[in-house]
Amino acid sequence: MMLRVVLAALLTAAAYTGTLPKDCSDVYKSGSGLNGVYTIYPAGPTSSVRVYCDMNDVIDASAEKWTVIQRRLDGTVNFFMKWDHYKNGFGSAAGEYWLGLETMHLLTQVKNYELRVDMEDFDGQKVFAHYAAFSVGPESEGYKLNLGTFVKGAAGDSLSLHNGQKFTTTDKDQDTHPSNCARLAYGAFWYAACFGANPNGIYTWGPSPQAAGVQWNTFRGLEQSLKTITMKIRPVAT
Ligand SMILES: [Ca+2]
Repeated sequence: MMLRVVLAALLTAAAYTGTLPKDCSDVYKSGSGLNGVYTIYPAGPTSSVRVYCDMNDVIDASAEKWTVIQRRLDGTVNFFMKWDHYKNGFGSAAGEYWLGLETMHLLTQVKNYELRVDMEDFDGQKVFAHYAAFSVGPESEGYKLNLGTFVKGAAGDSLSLHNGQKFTTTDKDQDTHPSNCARLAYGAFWYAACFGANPNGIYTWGPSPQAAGVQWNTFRGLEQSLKTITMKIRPVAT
């Protein structure tokens, strides 16, 4: 009798583990079709993390759905943070946040993902940049960015120069510049020497004369900070 109860419990646990959503695409397939905050499990039952799921893409619909990994909306969250914060994530999934490099790494180990960066300036122009692939390497390799080719988007390609770079924060310089790009650009990113895109820069509500704002060079140059920017990934449709 006791054994049967234990077995039943184990089987239930196993079945439950098998259905835990790894990303927003899994959440969607389990029957939740609304945009909003959900819990995903990129690496099993102990890896829960809250994310914003973009389920209703009007630009480029697919059966696969977007998991937001970075979002700036209004300047309410401080993004000038150090390594541990960028590793573990910060902010609120309902508003501005950074998912965390470790979660990005775990997530992109599981499936092949593509990336889209949506952005809007303070004049109301909305554009995007779409990349064929996105993954983040392990911490032992500096959370290196592995980016696919630029597919399309009126924002232009400001990210390809970051491909293959390790992640740099003010307290961990892994960029190719003699100085520390996170300090120069008041952000944290896969800097080279230093950047074409600075999505984690200082939220300046428009003009950013010191090239330290929320920037995408091929859209508004390095002297205008963007109103919103969102980095999101979805499994490549098979
Ligand atoms: Ca450096």
